[in-house]
Amino acid sequence: MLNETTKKLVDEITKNFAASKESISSSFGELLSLLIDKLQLSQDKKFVFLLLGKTGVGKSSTVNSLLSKEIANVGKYDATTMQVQEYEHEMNGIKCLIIDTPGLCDDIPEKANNQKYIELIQNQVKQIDLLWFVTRLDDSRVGEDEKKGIQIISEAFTPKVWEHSVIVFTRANKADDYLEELQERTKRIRDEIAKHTGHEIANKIPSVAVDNKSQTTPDGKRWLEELYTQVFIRMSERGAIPFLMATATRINKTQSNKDKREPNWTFYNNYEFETGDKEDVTSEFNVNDFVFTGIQKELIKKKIIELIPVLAVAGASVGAVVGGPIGSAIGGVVGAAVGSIFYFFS
Ligand SMILES: Nc1nc2c(ncn2[C@@H]2O[C@H](COP(=O)(O)OP(=O)(O)OP(=O)(O)O)[C@@H](O)[C@H]2O)c(=O)[nH]1
Ligand SMILES: [Mg+2]
Repeated sequence: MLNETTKKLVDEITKNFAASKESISSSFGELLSLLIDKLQLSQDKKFVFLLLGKTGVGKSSTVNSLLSKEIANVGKYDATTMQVQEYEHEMNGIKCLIIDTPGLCDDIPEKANNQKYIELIQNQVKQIDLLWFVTRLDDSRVGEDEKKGIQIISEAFTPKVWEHSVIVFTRANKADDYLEELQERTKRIRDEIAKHTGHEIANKIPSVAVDNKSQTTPDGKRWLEELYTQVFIRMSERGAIPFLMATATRINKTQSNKDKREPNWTFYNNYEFETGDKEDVTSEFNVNDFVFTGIQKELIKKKIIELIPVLAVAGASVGAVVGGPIGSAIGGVVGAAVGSIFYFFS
């Protein structure tokens, strides 16, 4: 049942918009109410990422890039002991938990005891919404330590854990032959994972090449939106809506800045996030905002419909409505999320 506040709010919004836009119908009002209710229910939920990968491959850097936040320390951690390290943060009022497994993919003596590590992880990790397997693109093989890490995770969480996972290759710009290495390394890692899950699950795990020192990969494409897309569509149902809400304000901004960008606008290769001294073609565009391609928007839309099936029926009318203004009329994190959802339908 819809609560009274939601109903009143929706009435008000639909009335205001009806004056200026004929496409708003009463069924749209109902849809909006359901959407707001669904999002409100997710407001106190969190999403959990579990990071797996050797020391120094760029796990923390990549999560920080995606969430545009210093969530985990970069480069300072010395992984010599077995432990599970958790970083909890709040973004737009949504909690996120990043779990690091230092030592799991490193050759350290303590790891001789697999069973002990499996128990340690099982006791400490209650929920995983997405497992990240992070490795350097410029490393040619799957190391013994990485194989061990894959095995331990599969045993600790059952092989089904790989259904909600992504492979992330860092240092994309350091690879000798980018596309070939991306293809080859993806295959090798999937083969390794397949030893535990079978090929059916393993071959569906997406791989994304990133470079935390650059906005683009060697093919000149932006990687941040691709990472966002794969993370979102691979995430558990439970974690996906909170993730969408946590990042919603950066998606709405994209929408409002859309017209300010030049049509063939492109980022500079090897642009350094830290220096920021190169002149940007769009001074109002923030490097942390997302610029999705049509395909990425479609993939995200499909996942949103899986999460909120009522949107399937209303697809066309949602697209016809201006998301940004409706979002700000609703306000708060729920409003931002409504705005971003409409953006993906537009
Ligand atoms: N060139 C380049 N350097 C990177 C990239 N990602 C991370 N680095 C650098 O690699 C170093 C280690 O990065 P972290 O993000 O701390 O790696 P980590 O996997 O979290 O390391 P631990 O927490 O120690 O296991 C830092 O100096 C980063 O700046 C990348 O994509 N390209
Ligand atoms: Mg780290």
